[in-house]
Amino acid sequence: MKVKIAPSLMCMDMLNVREQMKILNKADYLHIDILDWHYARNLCLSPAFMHQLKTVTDVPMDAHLMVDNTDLDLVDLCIASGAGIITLPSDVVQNRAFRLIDRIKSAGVKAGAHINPAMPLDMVSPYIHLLDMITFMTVDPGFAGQRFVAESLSKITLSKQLKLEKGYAFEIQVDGCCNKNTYKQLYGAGAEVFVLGSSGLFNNAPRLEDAWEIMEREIEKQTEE
Ligand code: S6P
Ligand code: MG
Repeated sequence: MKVKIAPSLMCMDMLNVREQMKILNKADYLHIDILDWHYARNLCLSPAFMHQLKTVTDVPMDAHLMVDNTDLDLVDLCIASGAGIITLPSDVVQNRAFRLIDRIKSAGVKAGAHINPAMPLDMVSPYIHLLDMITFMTVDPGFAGQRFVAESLSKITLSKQLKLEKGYAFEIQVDGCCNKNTYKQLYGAGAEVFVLGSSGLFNNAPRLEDAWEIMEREIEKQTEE
């Protein structure tokens, strides 16, 4: 595969977590959306869920924080719960980005930040050299099943250029409406990790093993040179 795969577990079948993990353990990352009803009007997964999930997976879990009070206590909780990556909301952490990134990295965890469709790449430029991952939202944060926001594509391209020019280490992840209609544009723009939710994975077929195969086939097809 030319891209890494990060299933968005808020879209999985919560009545069959253990069973579905047998398939989802093929992923490169597990995407864990953590919302607080304030940043966006939804509640999804949690550090407690990561803590339990850790007993059935070795795949790095990416704690995608969409929380108004993202501060050291939440970061510490995610670290203690086994997160492999912590993705900060770049708009929220402007007055404490360095403190949080330092804390994450000193725990041996990877530091990421997300950029919403209505925000510029410059949101993260002061600390871009410290990031292990940038997540470009291609939907407004908070909900599965939204429409694709193509306005994010130019920022992905810009970040890829910057990464190549300056030798930055961050991976370029895309979150939101990654599916057979968007893989080609996203890959062409420079995306390296696809977050796969309802439209790219879980709604592909009733059985997750079939849905996974369909997803892999589509990505192979759409990312051919
Ligand atoms: C949205 C969240 C995402 C969703 C993903 C769902 O706030 O951060 O991770 O889970 O977008 O995928 P889809 O295909 O339904 O957009
Ligand atoms: Mg997410």
